[in-house]
Amino acid sequence: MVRGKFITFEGIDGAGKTTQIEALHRFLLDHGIEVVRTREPGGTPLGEKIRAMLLNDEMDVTAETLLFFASRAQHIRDVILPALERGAWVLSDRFTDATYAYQVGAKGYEAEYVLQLEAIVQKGFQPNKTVLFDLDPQTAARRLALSRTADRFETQDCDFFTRVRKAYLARAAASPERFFVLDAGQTPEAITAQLLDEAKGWL
Ligand code: Z5A
Repeated sequence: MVRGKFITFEGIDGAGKTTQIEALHRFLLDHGIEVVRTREPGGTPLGEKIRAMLLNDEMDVTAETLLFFASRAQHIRDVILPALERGAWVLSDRFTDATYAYQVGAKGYEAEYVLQLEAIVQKGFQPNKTVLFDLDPQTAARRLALSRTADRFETQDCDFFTRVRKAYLARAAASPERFFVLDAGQTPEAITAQLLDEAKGWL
């Protein structure tokens, strides 16, 4: 029996997810809610090993997609479901929408295969809410250049991230009841205010 809520955060690299997850985390704690913060790929010891491979090793897109779902299967079983069952809220930096945006939308992997993997791994399990940080790739690239060294995904060009962004927006349009889309080009303070205003309705 699931009692908590599963909230996922999506967007192109550098859209500002990490900053805002911290704000929502504090807000939920202030409301007496237990919070589990996690991420994909990763979130478990096995998932973190898979993450290191995914972010650093060159690989075939089928191998890549299977590894994202392998990490996800372990993550759901060991972290997400146990937390939700005891009433905690789980905040995950990325989940399956990222596979549709990056592997399907940007790399052209077959959506039908991802649908099948999703059914096998998630068995109908979905986030309660997904916050999409929508940002143009040029602004995101400028932010990342200021902050750190790029990984394998972050070295992709602007066209790649334009496709990722388009795929995310299409998914948000297809499930408006689940997605909350934020204009991530605003100041961090303005984004936090809108996110927390929306989150009041989730309590
Ligand atoms: N991936 C995939 O392909 N398929 C999948 O199924 C899954 C993932 C699950 C994981 O990388 C990679 O895996 C990801 C997709 C792929 N691609 N990449 N790279 P990750 O976890 O290492 O990275 P990320 O998820 O993209 O997080 P990020 O790059 O750290 O981005 P962010 O969390 O959205 O941004 P941030 O760290 O909060 O902010 C970035 C910088 O901008 C930082 O210096 C901030 O201080 C600054 N910032 C933040 N907000 C603002 C505002 N509002 N104004 C100005 N500056 C700001």
